[in-house]
Amino acid sequence: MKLHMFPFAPNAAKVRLYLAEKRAAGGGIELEEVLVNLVESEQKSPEYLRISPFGTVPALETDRGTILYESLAIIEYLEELHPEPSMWGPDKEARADARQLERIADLGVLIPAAREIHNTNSPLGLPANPPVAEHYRERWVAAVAHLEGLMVDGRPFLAGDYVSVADCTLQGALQFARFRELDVLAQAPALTRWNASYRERQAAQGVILI
Ligand SMILES: N[C@@H](CCC(=O)N[C@@H](CS)C(=O)NCC(=O)O)C(=O)O
Repeated sequence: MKLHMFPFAPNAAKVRLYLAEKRAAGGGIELEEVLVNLVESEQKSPEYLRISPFGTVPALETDRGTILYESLAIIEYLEELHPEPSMWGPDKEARADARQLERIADLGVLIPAAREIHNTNSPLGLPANPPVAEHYRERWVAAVAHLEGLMVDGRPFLAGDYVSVADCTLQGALQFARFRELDVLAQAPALTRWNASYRERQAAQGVILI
């Protein structure tokens, strides 16, 4: 299998963190990583567009030749190949909760924060649009406040006492925010503690670069 990725891209970081966590838990997944340099616009090359139709990372080429170009579909596919230990949680309720939190981390924080960045300080050189940036800022601020409210009970991970894909997704978002100097956790002391302790994990060390 081949994973096409760019380390600072949040959706690629999410999948790479998932892989690192899975390996650390003993569920090793073999694949080759292929760098697609977004800053050099390699994602828009005709060769790469044949792999990923929207010119985005991550993309996974499976051993059977299927190509997946949505980060969560990639993770779910890898979970089906390597179900143990589950990166969603130990039972149905836990897994549903972790999936819900992952959606909040992605739709509520990762995408709106990335939209704010691309409308203020885009690493892809997109034009600034302050009203659009403000719209997306309001969205991620609300989602961060919601997650902060959950974390105040002192839980070590977003879903409770076990690491899940939700942690990987939020970490991918936070690295991208740091990359473009957007402080997402300024009003979130419990999430700030979670972030510091998560980044101490062995799985995070090789993936989180900034
Ligand atoms: N929904 C997709 C989003 C993929 C995506 O937008 N990737 C960004 C980086 S995180 C990208 O490749 N952007 C480059 C571009 O749009 O030119 C997923 O979850 O994989």
